[in-house]
Amino acid sequence: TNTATYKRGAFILFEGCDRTGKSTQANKLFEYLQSTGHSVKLWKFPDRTTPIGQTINAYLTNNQELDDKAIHLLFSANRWESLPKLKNLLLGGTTLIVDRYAYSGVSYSVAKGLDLDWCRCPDIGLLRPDIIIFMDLSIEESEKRGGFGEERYEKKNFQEKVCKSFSQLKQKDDDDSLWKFLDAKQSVERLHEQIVKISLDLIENCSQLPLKEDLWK
Ligand code: 2DT
Ligand code: MG
Repeated sequence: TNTATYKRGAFILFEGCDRTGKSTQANKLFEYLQSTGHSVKLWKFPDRTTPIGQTINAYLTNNQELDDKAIHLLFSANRWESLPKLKNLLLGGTTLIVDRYAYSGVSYSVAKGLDLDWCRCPDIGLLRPDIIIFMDLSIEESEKRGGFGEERYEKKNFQEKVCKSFSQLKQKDDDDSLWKFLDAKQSVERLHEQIVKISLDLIENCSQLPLKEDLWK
């Protein structure tokens, strides 16, 4: 019998606190994969371009106040509204490099004092990433990187809470093997080399697997 020729793309997720190099590494990986002939797309959450994303943007830039639970649900809705597009891309063989996802969603809301299990509920059943590249960096180090910006969450004591929530969430995550912690203190180039290697292996290994629409199920 013929072996299947169908190949799906990989869902590569970058997570971590602010100023840890997620976007830098996501961009570099995107450029690398694109220049070596892969079909690849970069996607960032929150996606501020949609109507829901514009409300999220108004909230983050302190132009609008929203109840903690209401904004949590909007961040989740912002993922659900992009699900059909992301699915089509993966099924069509395009690898997705995603900058933040439901893990940020839960961690930032837990840092405000919301319950972790409550926070996970709205994202249950979304696409599960094939890997979470977690950019691990102490607050002291991230502060050295030119300081935090002006947006709502960009404050040292809040970032400390976010870091704690991320590790709480990782401990609770049943699929522990998904998480790849990288020491984000290393140079941009060294990190990039490791990320390229991990990603090429992953793209190869998950190309024959079905899509996983079972986040936190
Ligand atoms: P950026 O700085 O990466 O644009 O993120 N956030 C993000 C949440 O609180 N919940 C979510 O679901 C997501 C995806 C993290 C803007 C801020 O939004 C936070 C930082
Ligand atoms: Mg930011």
